[in-house]
Amino acid sequence: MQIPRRTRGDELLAPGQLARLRESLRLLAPANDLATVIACAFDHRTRMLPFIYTDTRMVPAGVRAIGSAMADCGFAKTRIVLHQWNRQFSPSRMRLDGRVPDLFMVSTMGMHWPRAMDMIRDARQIDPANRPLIVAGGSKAAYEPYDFFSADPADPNSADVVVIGEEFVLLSLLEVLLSFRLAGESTRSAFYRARDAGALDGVPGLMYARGGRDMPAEELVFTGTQRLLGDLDELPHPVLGYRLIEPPSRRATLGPAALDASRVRRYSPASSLVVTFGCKFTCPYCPIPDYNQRQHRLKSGPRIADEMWRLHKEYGLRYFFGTDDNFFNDKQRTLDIVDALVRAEFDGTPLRRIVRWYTEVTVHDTLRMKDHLPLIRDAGCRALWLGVEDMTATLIKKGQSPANTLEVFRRLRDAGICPMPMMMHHDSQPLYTRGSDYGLINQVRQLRRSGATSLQVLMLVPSPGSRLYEETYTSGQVFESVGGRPVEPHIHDGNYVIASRHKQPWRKQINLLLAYLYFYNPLWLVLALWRRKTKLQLKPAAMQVVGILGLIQNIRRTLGWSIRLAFGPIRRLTRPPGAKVPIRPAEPPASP
Ligand code: B12
Ligand code: SF4
Repeated sequence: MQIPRRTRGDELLAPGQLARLRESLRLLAPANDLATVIACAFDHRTRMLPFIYTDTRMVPAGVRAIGSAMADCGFAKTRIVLHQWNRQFSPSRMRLDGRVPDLFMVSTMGMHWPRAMDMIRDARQIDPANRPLIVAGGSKAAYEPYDFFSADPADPNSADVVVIGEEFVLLSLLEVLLSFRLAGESTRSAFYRARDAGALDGVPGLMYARGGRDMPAEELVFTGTQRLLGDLDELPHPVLGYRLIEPPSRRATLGPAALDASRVRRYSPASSLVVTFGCKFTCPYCPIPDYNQRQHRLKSGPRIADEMWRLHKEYGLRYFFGTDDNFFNDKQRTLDIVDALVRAEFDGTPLRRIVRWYTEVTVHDTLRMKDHLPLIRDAGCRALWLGVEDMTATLIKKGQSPANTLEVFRRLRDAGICPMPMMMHHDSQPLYTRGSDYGLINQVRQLRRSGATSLQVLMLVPSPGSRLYEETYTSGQVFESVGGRPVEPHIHDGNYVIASRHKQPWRKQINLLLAYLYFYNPLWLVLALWRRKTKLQLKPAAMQVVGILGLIQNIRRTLGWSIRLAFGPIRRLTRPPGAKVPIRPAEPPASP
């Protein structure tokens, strides 16, 4: 669903509101000895370029943020389980501190959602008297919360409640539950009493079902769009979340203790870090501006420096990936952060000597920052991912042209920052064109010549929550099945052609592989090794190695799909999949 925008001026929480909620939960925590398990769903079939390393070697920020919030409010009996590392984890067998947890939370992206539902189904094997309250969240929940509820009597497995939002929404829900909970009562029972009393309706950002507790959902209640946290310095410190991670294992159960601090770096050498949220552009295929209700939210420079330093001190982490939508979105605010990182010093050591960071930006804004790139490198930045999409701006215009894209790439390379282009292949773009910049290979070649260190080429797929989503379906572009194989969520990652008007969509699929093959191959690896005495040093060669290994996976996983696209019948959808149960807005809470 496209996230409804709150009334203008009412998009953000009042300053200090999250901090006050944290305080109030800390007072409730001692009387409520909660045990919580937060699981991150992951489908291993999605492992390929361009995400092959970061997908499993960087603990996702979402589950860490939720874990940090729980620990910060005094609920230290919390464990984070990553499907990435614990494939056999079975919620029906989990025990924390010798007991079935009070809360079982599941976080998922859209493409891993069936794995999340498997976990929910499994957790519901626990007998109702002991069963934890099941809470779902994450980006799938942000855009398609209704998918966590079932109306099917043969499979009535649903989450109890879905959080369509961030820390504040979850903590507000907890505050309501704990103030309802009687001595010795389970959180699940308190939840249902609070629901029936209408006490959840005053917490914007929730979806829950009406009807019997273990029955199929009859109707869903949406409590409205969340208010967003404006000042991200109010967030709990990310250092807390890393203390809660389940060590990798092949067990179905949980281990006796969380991953030791000294081993975090070994399994997760890169650390994602929330720095800013929001982007001023409004690309029709992207849900990010609506999610952020057109707000640009950020942490202060000193806070970011402190987070990097403490994560380094406690866990030895040095490589940080900003989860920014567009880090250069606002020039002055960016420069304030960069300045603080350049100046930050801890225990007599300049932070910039220790940490290296990377993030996402747009070509347009990088051009505006071109004179500051050496300073940005000084602050520790070593690579920037740029949404180039199609250099000629045929697909989408956000200030890019071949001339300015290439200038940005050269400037970055000269400053010693690796330019990492993210391209989007589309129906009207040929593989190669003679005498123009339009072809996919033509553009890849130009980008490589200008210093591109890695390559991401994805096919446009419908993104839930975006303005273009509905139309992509109603115009008949989206496939339902190809050669008898249904289009499952895990192939919605842009690596598979699943929406196209092209007469021969298999060509699009092959084009993606050819573009990668053109960029990642032994010849370029040798050249990158030969030219290692540039400011980018060995990074292009290292990326070639990762790229070549990743490409083997792409070929293995998507070649069969090309064959289906070439020979199999293609069935198309004419409507987007939506809620199977009616949704109604919550009643406004009665005034006291
Ligand atoms: C970093 C990132 C990645 C990294 C992830 C690496 C890692 N291991 O962490 C990489 C580069 C690998 C990646 C890959 C992809 N990504 Co990505 N990525 C992001 C990005 C930029 C930041 C995610 C993040 O860490 N955010 C910060 C955390 C704190 O926010 P959060 O995860 O939303 O969590 C908050 C809330 O959602 C909530 N929450 C989260 N979980 C839970 C659980 C519970 C129980 C509760 C109560 C609350 C809750 O609380 C959290 C704190 O506020 C987001 C965009 C964005 N700005 O969020 C896209 C995003 C998550 N990616 C997206 C997509 C689609 C992809 C890809 C499919 C590529 C593509 N086609 O674009 C691949 C999938 C690869 C794979 N195999 O999984 C989409 C997901 C859309 C969806 N419907 O699920 C997003 C939202 C971007 C977008 N809007 O298009 N991505
Ligand atoms: S520039 Fe990137 S983040 Fe911003 S709206 Fe476009 S695709 Fe989304």
